[in-house]
Amino acid sequence: MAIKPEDALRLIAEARGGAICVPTMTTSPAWRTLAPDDLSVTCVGFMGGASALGLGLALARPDRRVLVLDGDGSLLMQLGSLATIAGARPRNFVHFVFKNGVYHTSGSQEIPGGLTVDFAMMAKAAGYRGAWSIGELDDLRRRLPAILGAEGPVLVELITTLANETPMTARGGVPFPQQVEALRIKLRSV
Ligand SMILES: Cc1ncc(C[n+]2csc(CCOP(=O)(O)OP(=O)(O)O)c2C)c(N)n1
Ligand SMILES: [Mg+2]
Repeated sequence: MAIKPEDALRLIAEARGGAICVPTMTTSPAWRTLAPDDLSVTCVGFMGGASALGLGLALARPDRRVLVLDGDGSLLMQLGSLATIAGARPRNFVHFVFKNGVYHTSGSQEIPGGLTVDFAMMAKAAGYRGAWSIGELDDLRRRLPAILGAEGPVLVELITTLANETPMTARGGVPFPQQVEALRIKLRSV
């Protein structure tokens, strides 16, 4: 029971509407292809920072949804972010965690606990308004509209296989400062 990450990202890209998206790690190369030139800013170097970056954007732009496309190892590295986000209560914040059980980008070392860590339970315990675990593509397809419309902060643990590409195998992309500047300009005009 696991979803191909590219399939999950495709569904999210189709359903995201005007949401700002914050991909990181192995979600970032696929997202670059699936959602070029949309309202995205990628978190690559600063491991564990995607949800904090997303929180800042969500608080700054309460008129828009913010979708964070996080890695399991990354979230574990900055687990306190769950409590920070829950405490800030951003209604427009949706946190997807791509749970593949490994640090794929740095060579597929197993994360602490492997696949046994339950991120949905952790998010609920931290105070997220809702949190669910999904391991079937059809289930994600069926539930995505409600998830994207839910009052945040909410978290969805997606149980996934390994992505086709990592930031190491598919290098490139726009440098972070330029992405931020481009997002700033786009958000001014939309
Ligand atoms: C503080 C810090 N430690 C280590 C790294 C090296 N590093 C880069 S990517 C990565 C693994 C990311 O794993 P995960 O968040 O699970 O994403 P995945 O690659 O599995 O999608 C690591 C350890 C880093 N960038 N920053
Ligand atoms: Mg991982």
